[in-house]
Amino acid sequence: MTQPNPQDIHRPTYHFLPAANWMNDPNGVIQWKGRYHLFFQYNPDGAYHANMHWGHAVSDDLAHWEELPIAIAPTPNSPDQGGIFTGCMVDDGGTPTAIYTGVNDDYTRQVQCLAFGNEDLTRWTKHSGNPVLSEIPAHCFQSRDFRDPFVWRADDLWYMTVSGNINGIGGVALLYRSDDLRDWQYLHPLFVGEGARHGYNFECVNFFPLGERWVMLISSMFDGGGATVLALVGRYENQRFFPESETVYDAGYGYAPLTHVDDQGRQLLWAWLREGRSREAQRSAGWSGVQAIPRALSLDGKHRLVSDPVSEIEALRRDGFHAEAGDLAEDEDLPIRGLALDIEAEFDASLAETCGIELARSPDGQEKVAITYDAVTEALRVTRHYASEGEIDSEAQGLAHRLDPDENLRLRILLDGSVIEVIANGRARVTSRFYPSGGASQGVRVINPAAVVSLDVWEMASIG
Ligand code: DQQ
Repeated sequence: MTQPNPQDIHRPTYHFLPAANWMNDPNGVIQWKGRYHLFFQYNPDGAYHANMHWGHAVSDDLAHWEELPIAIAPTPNSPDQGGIFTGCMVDDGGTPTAIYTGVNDDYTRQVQCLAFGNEDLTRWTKHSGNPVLSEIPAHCFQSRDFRDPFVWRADDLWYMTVSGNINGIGGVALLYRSDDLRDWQYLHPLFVGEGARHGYNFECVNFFPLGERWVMLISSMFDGGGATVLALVGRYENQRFFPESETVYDAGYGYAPLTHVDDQGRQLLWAWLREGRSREAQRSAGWSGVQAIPRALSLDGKHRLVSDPVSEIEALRRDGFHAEAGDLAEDEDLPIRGLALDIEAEFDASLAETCGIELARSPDGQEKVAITYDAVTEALRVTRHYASEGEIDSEAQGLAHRLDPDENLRLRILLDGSVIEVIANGRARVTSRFYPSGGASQGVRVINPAAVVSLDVWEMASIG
């Protein structure tokens, strides 16, 4: 098993990731006795997806994290002997209760299980009646995908959606109801997708009220191997979901988001940031996967999903640089640089065809990551130019982003090692990964400074 190199410039310094090995989906996130508990898909054997456990980390402030021992492990000769897959957590009258998918060795049998936590969530006892749900409804014919339970409380009952597919049609979110979390009654599909549009299989469906609507987040798997998070906003009537709008939640590497409501009433979203480098590169780095900075969700006046990194993260800001309209010259690096930065930038996009920022820039400009907004095509884009060796994804990533009349472009960018989270006006998101070949590429430069309204760049403290 390879241990991560402390000098690894690709390893994030203010995003959470375990000390070593593989992580993927956030699981069972809950605020318990004031502390935020993050569980996550974790392989203790190395930086590859296998032997899934629930890893565990805790935070008092959403900025600093302490990794704790593994919370839930597979039990031999049990319904979860092949792995503890993704799930959620609820407070069942004072008992922290994890609802997760147990799998067999080749993942052909996926069943829903419970585990009960002690007072600080460090010791977990599996329910003696596991699995609590194992039969896939008959109309999901030929499907083995039946996982990622997401549970909520309404009308003094528990509701749960389980993700899967109806073979030949598309992904499905199945709806169940229970009064004790143990005995589940199948109601009907909460939502059935169209394969070409919403993916042939759903994973990690989240469903929750927000503002005056309901939101469904779907981690969708598409033919050809693509996987994308879709955000559907709509109405929940007669226990069925009727979407009114649908967008790509993240046009990059963010996947398998999990939401929960914290003590401040915020709907927080957690997400796994996948890697853009080869499996071999991940194994030899000794680590793979990282958590996105948590985001607070809301709907704007047009019922569009807005996500803002939690304000707590601002406590990590250190030295900063501030500029306003007219302060910046063309073709000059800013007097601040680094690979751990937080940026807030506002542009008047009507003043230039293209505006944006170059980061991780080498002195000769050959290596860089460019975040651009094209006012003509109304598109947000992350373009990666770098000279890493090996099999590394360097395709441009982006999505359509239309500004409202008289609305400025507002960019929030969180740069950290090989992670770059880009959010435009709260509602267009591209989370990218990039792997520069050396530590010299750290410059910051504005594209079309004439369009700048204001710019702030802060260095970010390490949480390690
Ligand atoms: N990851 C988990 C599954 C889920 C997938 C297994 C999504 O439960 O469907 O690690 O990334």
